[in-house]
Amino acid sequence: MLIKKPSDIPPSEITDYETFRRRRELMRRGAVMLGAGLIGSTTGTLPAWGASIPPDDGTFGDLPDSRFNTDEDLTSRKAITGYNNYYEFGTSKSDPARYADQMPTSPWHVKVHGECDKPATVSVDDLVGNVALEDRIYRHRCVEAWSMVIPWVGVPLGAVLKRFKPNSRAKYVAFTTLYDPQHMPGQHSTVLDWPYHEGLRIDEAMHPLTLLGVGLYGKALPNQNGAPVRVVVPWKYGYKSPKSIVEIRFTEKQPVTAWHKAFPDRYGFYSNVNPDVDTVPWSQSYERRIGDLFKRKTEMFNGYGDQVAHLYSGMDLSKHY
Ligand SMILES: Nc1nc2c(c(=O)[nH]1)N[C@H]1C(S)=C(S)[C@@H](COP(=O)(O)O)O[C@H]1N2
Ligand SMILES: [Mo]
Repeated sequence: MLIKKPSDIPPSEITDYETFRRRRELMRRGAVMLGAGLIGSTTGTLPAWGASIPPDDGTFGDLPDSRFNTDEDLTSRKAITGYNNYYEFGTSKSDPARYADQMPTSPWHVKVHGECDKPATVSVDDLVGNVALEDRIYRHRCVEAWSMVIPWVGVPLGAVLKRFKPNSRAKYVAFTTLYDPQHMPGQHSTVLDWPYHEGLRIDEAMHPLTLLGVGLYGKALPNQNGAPVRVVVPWKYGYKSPKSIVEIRFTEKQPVTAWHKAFPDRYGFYSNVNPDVDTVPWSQSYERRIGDLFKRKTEMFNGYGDQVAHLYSGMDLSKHY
């Protein structure tokens, strides 16, 4: 098998990248030897992680691949961890990598409540550790018209939420992220209304593509990428994936989201990647994959249409942008 090295990976980053590719290649061969069983959906068929998150030595070790993986070239770890949007640490792409280390991430608890029968406040280990972790390689498309391919470590959000027994009034899921102005210098600015809020419709939250991410490149999630736990929704623009979440609430009404509140015309509730709906001031029909020289055409639902288009049948997606 030919393993390509993206040209934007400096020598210091190649070890991470190569280790990750080699590990996955071994896993894939092992899976073939074991038969097709392991390649399908692994959720529930494999033992849950059980160990602490992040793992004591920072590395997750061998995890099974997801059936949703893209085989496109990975974006370098350096770009994924050095070019971020995380406005709690500032609005420049380099601010998160510079300031996010100040954020304490342990102990960390997530409160799950609202329209559900079993509300609870649980540690990250407890929240995520009951479901089998997987490597999930996803396309990641920012509304600012750049994109990446990111190898996440995570669990399906739906498998986590079920345990709290959402009731029949739970039509949406609202997320709140950390409010900690002492450690988050960007929260002294009024660019967004803090803490950051996001939300999904319940069927979007339960969709098997929607992930709770706890790592990337096989290692613990760096703070700038949303440690210790963040949401990842690959068919939506990046801002629908809140980082460092502390609260999950099941609601009957569509929740208010931070970006929509700040710029209602630009950021709708759905925010599905859609080349036909421009989000002023950026055209959404093209994107630049970080590391590429040329732009490429943006795909509807970020290329995940086969999996998610049915969620929106009958909806006018130029109105529900
Ligand atoms: N708490 C919080 N989550 C956030 C943001 C933020 O500013 N604060 N930015 C969003 C935006 S605009 C994007 S594009 C993605 C970027 O994720 P990444 O830095 O891991 O690539 O995070 C999203 N989640
Ligand atoms: Mo974004």
